[in-house]
Amino acid sequence: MSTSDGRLVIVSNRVAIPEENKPAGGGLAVGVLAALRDHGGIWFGWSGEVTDRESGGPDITTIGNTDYATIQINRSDYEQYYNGYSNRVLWPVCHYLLDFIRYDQADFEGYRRVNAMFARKLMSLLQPDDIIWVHDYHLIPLASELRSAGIENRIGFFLHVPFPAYEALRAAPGHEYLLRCLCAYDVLGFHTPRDLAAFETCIREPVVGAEFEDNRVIRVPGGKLIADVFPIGIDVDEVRGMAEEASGTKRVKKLVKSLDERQLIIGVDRLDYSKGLMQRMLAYERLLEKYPNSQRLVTLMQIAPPTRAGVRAYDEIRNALEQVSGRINGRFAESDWVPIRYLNKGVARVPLMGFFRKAAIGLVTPVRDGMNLVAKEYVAAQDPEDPGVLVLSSLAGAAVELTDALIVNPHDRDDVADGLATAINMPLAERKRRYESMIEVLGRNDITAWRTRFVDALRNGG
Ligand code: ADQ
Repeated sequence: MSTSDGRLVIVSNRVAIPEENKPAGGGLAVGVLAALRDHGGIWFGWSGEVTDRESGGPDITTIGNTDYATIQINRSDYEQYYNGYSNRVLWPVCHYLLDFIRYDQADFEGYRRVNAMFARKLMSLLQPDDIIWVHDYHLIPLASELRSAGIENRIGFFLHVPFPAYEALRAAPGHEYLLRCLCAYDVLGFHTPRDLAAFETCIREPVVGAEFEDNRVIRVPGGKLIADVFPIGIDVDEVRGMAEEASGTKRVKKLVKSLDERQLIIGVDRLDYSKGLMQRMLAYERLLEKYPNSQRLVTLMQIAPPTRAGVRAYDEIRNALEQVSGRINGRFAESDWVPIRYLNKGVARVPLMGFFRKAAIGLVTPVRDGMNLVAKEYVAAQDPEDPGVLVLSSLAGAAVELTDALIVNPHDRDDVADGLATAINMPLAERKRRYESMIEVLGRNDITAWRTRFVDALRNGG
């Protein structure tokens, strides 16, 4: 795509200005950075800084072909917009975890206020032929705010989390407003056909008043929009390269040595209740009970850095996990073996990919996930001559594509334990067959395919 086609302006809640040797801030950052590296343009959003004054910015940092335009938000914005409506209402409702919803009207007002502020600050940077790509649930009202201010550029929205069916969405106060806001975009993107189908159950509601022209094109009050599936992928060669590079390092060799010939089961997640970490530890305990032989064969390493400190549910899950991992270790540990290594911190990308390569089993069992890039990275990091096995939740978006993983239900401890037992004993020929089929899918639907398809739909309308 040539730059004469207009700049790509990416907007997300957080902007992650790349820094060497720092872990990327999550799946969205990994995807956006890859799109900008290829395209150039602007990445606009919150710097991560909370001020006591009025919100400042945008401040521009230019690196290579990209301008990183960041704004600050103040304490009440942070509490109401970010911790509040985004993470106590939208995050749980999108993950079908309705018991976690904590609604406060002031939070909803803060959400609307910050979206209006994002729109005002973004407008000062826009040129008429820019295309604007908005990311994720924090910014659903952005296009509607920009349109009210007279902005006519093409604007697309990609949702990184699942889209809930109307029966779940309607539990969120403010959902009617959100649905109307979504109709202000030109293109809406989801990870899986299930998310698109769920969106369709919402758009049919009288509150929206939309009609389908076909299953992609929807006529909404005031215009048309395209809604489609754009499964996010990874840069397969980059992950493989990092994994190979890391394999020879002291850090990875030390990990392998410390395993004392045992197979490594690896879990890597942000510490979030949607990632099924508690269920995962209990399923691992079931493996050790049900297949006592496995006690001599495996070690689980769970890497889970805390996120969203200050949201109560996150503090609670952190405490609960420390307790359960401690209890399981107390129950099964031997003088020369601890069953769970629980690391409460992030690991830089290169060593992380090295850990994936050395892990015989990737254990990815969210109770709900938009896609889950860890599952894809684990597969891409494997040694093709001796690949490990992915045990994957049926409730992760990645399960739609990675059908040659061992698919399990994260709520069923026995199912996960049986999956792990199968993985531990899987012959090399079957591991290779599954790996080859999955790596082919990952290559076809990689990060370039994702952003090219979305940007093309946004530029050209399809
Ligand atoms: P996340 O919920 O953050 O992303 P995920 O897709 O797994 O989840 O992406 C996490 C990224 O951060 C991966 O690249 C991973 O390597 C990295 N990461 C995770 N834990 C880490 C750790 N402990 N140390 C270092 N790096 C770590 C959201 C949605 C997902 C969706 C993505 C992309 O919730 O469903 O797949 O966006 O759309």
